[in-house]
Amino acid sequence: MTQAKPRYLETLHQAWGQSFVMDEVLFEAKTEHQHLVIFQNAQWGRVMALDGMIQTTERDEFIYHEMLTHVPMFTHPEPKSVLIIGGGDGGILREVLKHSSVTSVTQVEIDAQVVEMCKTYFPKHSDGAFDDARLNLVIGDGVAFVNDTDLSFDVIISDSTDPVGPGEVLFTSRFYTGIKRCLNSGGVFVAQNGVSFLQTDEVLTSEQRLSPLFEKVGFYSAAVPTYVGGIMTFAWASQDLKPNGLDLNSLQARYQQAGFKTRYYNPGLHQACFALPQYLLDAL
Ligand code: AG3
Repeated sequence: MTQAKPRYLETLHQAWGQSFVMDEVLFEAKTEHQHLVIFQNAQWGRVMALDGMIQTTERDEFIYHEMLTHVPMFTHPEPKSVLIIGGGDGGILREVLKHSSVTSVTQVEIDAQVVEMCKTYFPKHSDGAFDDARLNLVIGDGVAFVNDTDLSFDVIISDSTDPVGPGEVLFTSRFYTGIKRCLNSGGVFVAQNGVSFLQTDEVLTSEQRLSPLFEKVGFYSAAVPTYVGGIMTFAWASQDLKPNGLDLNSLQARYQQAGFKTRYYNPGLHQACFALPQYLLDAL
């Protein structure tokens, strides 16, 4: 008799979670910062989890990475300098570098082992982006970086874990204060904010902490299959730029001019993703 294959159970939500058949465990270790597992699954391809929470899969990563990147990048008229906080798998970096206006990217990731293992096991996530001459990769604390750096940025993207463990500080007022100080005028900040049906408090907390610092704050969404529990919510903040309500014709012109293909993002979705479900609007 063949033995049933082991399953990976996500423990992000208290009384319910998804599980994956692990065809093969490719890597597992307690890094300096978190518990890292990479395994093979027949449905999703390679899957990475940190501290019991699914972070990325080969099959659906494009939805999250395109929406967290191209919404701010097509909002800014000419993004040159970009800061990525977290994002150790390189998926955001890959998408950012598709924009030819970009002259420099700084990425601050706390866990060197996540970067190394993702280069090995998720080569398509970064697709060579870690070797791009425009990149300055810093292994370090994102909160300290944004509060200390002399650099400033047109677009800042926070691709963090959930607000537990090492990711928790990336949802604090201290982090957002640092973001404000290194965001150029005319710049825009975006951050992943969990699945809003199950993590409504996370959205409310972000709104409460971002609103005193930025003139404009809002949220947008996309359904990412392996971030289960409904729509994934993204926060945005800016002093003077509004990613929502952009004119469809000019978005379309810029998208065509950019000259690269996307698999989820498109100008119509850019406009539509700011419409939020009533339960979320009521909570806000
Ligand atoms: N970053 C965000 C994962 C969030 C999952 N959270 C959840 N399902 N509530 C993952 C890294 C991708 N580059």
